[in-house]
Amino acid sequence: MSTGNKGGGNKGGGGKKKEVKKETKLGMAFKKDDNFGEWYSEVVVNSEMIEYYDISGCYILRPWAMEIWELLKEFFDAEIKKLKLKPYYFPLFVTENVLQKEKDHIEGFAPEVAWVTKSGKSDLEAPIAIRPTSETVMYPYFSKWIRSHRDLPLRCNQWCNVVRWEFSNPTPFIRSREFLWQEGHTAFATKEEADEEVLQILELYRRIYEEFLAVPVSKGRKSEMEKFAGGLYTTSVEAFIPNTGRGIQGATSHCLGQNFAKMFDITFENDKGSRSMVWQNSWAYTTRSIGVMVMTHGDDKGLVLPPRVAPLQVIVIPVPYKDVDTTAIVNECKRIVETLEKAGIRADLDTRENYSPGWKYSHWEMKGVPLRIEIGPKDMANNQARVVRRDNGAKADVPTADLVEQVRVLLDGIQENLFETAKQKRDACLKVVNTWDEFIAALNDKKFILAPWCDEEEVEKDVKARTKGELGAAKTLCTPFEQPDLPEGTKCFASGKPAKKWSFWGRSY
Ligand code: 87F
Repeated sequence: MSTGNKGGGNKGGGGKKKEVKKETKLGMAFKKDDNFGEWYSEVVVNSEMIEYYDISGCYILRPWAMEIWELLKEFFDAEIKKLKLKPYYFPLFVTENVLQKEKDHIEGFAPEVAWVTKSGKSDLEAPIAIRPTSETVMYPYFSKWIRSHRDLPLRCNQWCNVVRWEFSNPTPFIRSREFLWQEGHTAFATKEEADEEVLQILELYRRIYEEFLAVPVSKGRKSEMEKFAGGLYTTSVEAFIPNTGRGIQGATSHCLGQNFAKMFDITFENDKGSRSMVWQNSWAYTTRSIGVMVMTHGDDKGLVLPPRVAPLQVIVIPVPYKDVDTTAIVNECKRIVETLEKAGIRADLDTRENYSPGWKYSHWEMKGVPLRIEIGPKDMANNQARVVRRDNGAKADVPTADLVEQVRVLLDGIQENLFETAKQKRDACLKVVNTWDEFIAALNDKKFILAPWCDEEEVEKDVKARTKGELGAAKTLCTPFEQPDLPEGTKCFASGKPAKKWSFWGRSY
């Protein structure tokens, strides 16, 4: 791990350009295409999103990450409010007894549950679990609160942390032992209402990824093997990371059916006067979404942020020349920032005197700020500003009078370009296969594989077994809702039996 840009820099100010550049270059030691894993760690640390912590799998989320999380939250909260979701907060802890109620489904997850066993030096009477998810925390109270059909639907959402003591290699945002998420838990009188909500929420997840994070995703349904075992069916949005050739689940929206209603006795008096079980959903997206965005757009200069989630959309940098009045330039920069802020654009200026303009350019490029505005004496004299895009490096001189208008156009253009570029790269990885040999070739070639499948669990198990190896086995990512034509007589790529559907396959995170 390189420590690169830890302050220091060119403390002496101007005149030492070469040394400054060398120092800045040290900031990114790894290239995205050469060593993706190290590159990723370096980007999240050097952009000041993440600080490593002395417990493996736990990370400090710094303002540069938390502000992105807040922007996503702002959008999502407003949208679920329209769907009549209410905010709740349930406790972090759950007793063994209640957690075990979910026995059948928790079995596979049990090794990941973290427990509190002591207070001070004395043992607790009984160990208490830290929530890995909140079904068992919430549903006893759903049972209490839901009495009649008038109590339905019950729609609750909480923003919180959860803990899953993972053992496979931890990665900031992508796989951490504690993470942040929202978890929605809802109960309805009918399956139709539950079904409808599953897709409404999935669409919000698609929008978070595509419209905010500029990451293309596929909406689809999980296989029986990959769905949440406690539920009826699971839908998800799936992204793909071309560099590693791995799929990554972006968010899930489950229809739980009536399994939990049975376990926790969540029933209501129906209009005929007898009792019916509720239909439930649960859904979540996590801080993993930020990691997917970093992996998708980042480059060899560091982070690249889509404007809609950038804590800062524009950074203004004064470029003073020797023997020229710096105050006038700084004042002009301040005026520009004020104007942009008034127009609702997130802007700031970097007036630090102990860093050269060149050092600042690299610093803000590392942090992925979408636009940089440079103001020097010439720009002042011509009433213009030099505007530089982070995504493609394009430069333009914009009349100060048109700045707000032009910045808006540029930010929209960057947002769109990032999405389109990411989509092109992902689509270039898409490979339709029909036979096992084609499948293996595509897998080794890091492709995002679409294959005709018989939809049998045994066959998916078999594919897993046959692809087991150092890089991990291949599995279904999802069966996309958007299905290409499946001509009659099409055979399953793995079993040769009649294919029932097209599914995405690949290695995954
Ligand atoms: C780890 C330990 C214990 C996932 C776990 O997806 C339990 C679990 O139940 C566990 N890992 N799950 C499934 C979570 C299902 C569901 N919960 C609400 C969601 C969305 C939010």
